Order: sequence, then C-alpha cells, then structure tokens
Amino acid sequence: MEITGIELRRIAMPLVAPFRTSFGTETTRDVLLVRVVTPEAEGWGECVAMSEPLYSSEYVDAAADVLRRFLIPALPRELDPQAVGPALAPFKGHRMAKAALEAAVLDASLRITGESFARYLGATRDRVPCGVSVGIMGSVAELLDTVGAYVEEGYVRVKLKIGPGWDVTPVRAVRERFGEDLLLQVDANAAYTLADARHLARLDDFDLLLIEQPLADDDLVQHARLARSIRTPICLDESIESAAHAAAAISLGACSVVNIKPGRVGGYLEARRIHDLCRAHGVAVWCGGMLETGIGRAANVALAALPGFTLPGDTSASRRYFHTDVTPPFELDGGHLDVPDGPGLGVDPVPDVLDKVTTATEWISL
Ligand code: OSB
Ligand code: MG
Repeated sequence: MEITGIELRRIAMPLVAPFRTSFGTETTRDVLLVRVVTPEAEGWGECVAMSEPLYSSEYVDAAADVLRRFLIPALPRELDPQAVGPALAPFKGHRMAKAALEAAVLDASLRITGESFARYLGATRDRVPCGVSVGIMGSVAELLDTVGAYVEEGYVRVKLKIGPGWDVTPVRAVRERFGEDLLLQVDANAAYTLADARHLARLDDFDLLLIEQPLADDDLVQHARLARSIRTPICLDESIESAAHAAAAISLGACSVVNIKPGRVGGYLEARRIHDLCRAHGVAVWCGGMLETGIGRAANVALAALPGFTLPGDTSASRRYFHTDVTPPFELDGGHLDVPDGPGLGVDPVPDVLDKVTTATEWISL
C-alpha cells in the first residue's frame, strides 16, 4: 500500500486547569497531529512536543519543521511501520517528531490489517489501572482539594509534581490527609542537583513508590550516586531517550523504575524494546503521559497493557485534561481505562471537534 500524502495539523486544546511543573505552566495544549493517507485507510499520530523546549529540546514548531523538511521526504512510500525507524535514523534526535510519524504509519497499516495497537504491541490486558499527575499548586489547601477530587474519581495512584520550595511539605500533607494506603509518587522534572541529596532523603519518610527524574537529564552517574543515598526508588523519565539509554541506566544502577513515553523515545516500537529490556532485568515500567488528546492516549493505553507495565501510568481520563477531547472521551471505570480493541488506534477523531480546535493544516503530497 502506497502513502499518497501526509497532513500536518496543528490544534489548540484549552486545558481544564493550568498544569504547573518545575519547568513551566501550561494552559493550552498546542498539539501537532500527523495524518498519513493511503487509498485504503488513513492513520493518525500525535506529536507530544510542547510549545517551548522546556521539558526537552523539542518543541512544536521544530517538530513541524523537521517533519516537512527531512522526515517526511525520507519516509518510504510503501506503508511499512517497521521501515520507518531505520529510514529516519540518519537524522539525529527529534524523537517526538519521528514517533508521531511512525505512529501514523502504524495506525494506517493496522487499520488495513484490522489489528489493534494493543494486539500488535503484545498487550496482555484489556483494561489498565490509571494514576493522575497533579501539578504544583498555589497552596497546600488547594493541593489537598485537588488530590481529594481525583481520589474520589477513582484514580489508583497519585503523582505530585515537586520542585525546590514545593516538596516535603506538600508530600507530608497529602500522606497525612489520605493515609498510608494511597499509592503516592513524586516527579521533579530534573529540578534538583546531587547537592540536594540530603534534602531529598527527607522524602524517604513518606513511603513513596518512587521519585521521578530528580536530577538533570544527562546526569546518569549522579542518579546512580543518589540512588545509593536515598531509600525512595529512582525512576527516570527525561534521561531515557532510547533502549540504549535504558540499558546504560540499568547497568549503572541509576534507576530501578522507568517511565516510558513513546514520544520521548522515538516511537511505540522503541517503547516496546525498552519494555522488553526492563522486563528482562526486573526493572518495573509504567506509561508516562504528555497531556495527550484521545489520539495519543489510545495508543498509550494499548502500550500500558503490556505485561511489564506493572505500575499504574499517567494515563488519565480525557476529562482530567480537556472539556472536549478530539476523540470520544476516555472515561475512568473503577480506576481503569478500557484498552481500545478496534483496528489501529481503535478511536477516530470527531471531525467537528477537530475542525473547531484546528489552527493550521498543511498537506504534503508524496
Ligand atoms: O514529566 O511526566 C512528566 C506532562 C508534560 C510534560 C512532562 C510530564 C507531564 C506529566 C503529565 O507529568 C502526565 C499526563 O497526565 O499526561
Ligand atoms: Mg516526568
């Protein structure tokens, strides 16, 4: 099956509430969607790059640029998901852009063969337990209200965003209010240095599942040192951009858990390789999120259904992010999301909704 063309579509999705991390505040999710068109089916991919290069070096305008200038021209015309990674490999980095293109090819191809993402990737479950990522708030009172509402909705695990000045106090308050049974973890988004090791060790009192990315992205050796000086397990997010990075982190002892985000690592196939590697080494993984719309969420939920995903992910329901999602909403049922089982992503964008949020489209003929 030949690809006839590719659409780059930019959408603006207002968030239900601002999302604050140690690196910035997001109020509208600026998303690049990739649509691969063939005579028989089309496929969608969501690029998880954010509007500014604060989480990683990628950002939406750069992703669109590298896609139109380099990645799309290098894409094999024949629709073959396995061929995408090798064809794009000569171009360094830009993993989020590559991941979106590969996901769209994969979706189109699976819609033709009738297989779901979950089945193709090797999922072993039909529903996945869901956690929620809670941003930095203006006050502890506001945080407790927000966490309380999520617990009420059924989320089985809570992740608190932390940073210098917002760590021990909010974590203690949440632990005291919601009790020792709440599955609780924190995410620093690289906001600390090894000089903060003694301070971070204070979090050991709160029986956290893990601390995510305490130190800088390129500090694997320092993460290994930190891992030896605190009891809380270290999970890496930003540091792991490939299976090779995961292998290095594991052999250094830099982490005992990995947050897998398909966009960050260049796609669902590389994400599966990281899953396989971690599973073989007894390293737990869970599926991270980048405030995706229903398009990216559908694929993430499929990935999260693989057997090595032994911890609840940041795969929250649509309403945690948006009043109106671009697909039919993902809804929590007893703290779980159902894994789509239709062909490809198993969900379709709703044309009217999509048109309303679209800010630009660009058609590239192949
Ligand atoms: O570090 O995991 C992160 C969102 C945007 C960028 C980075 C991160 C996050 C989240 C939210 O924590 C996860 C989600 O609910 O999608
Ligand atoms: Mg993170």
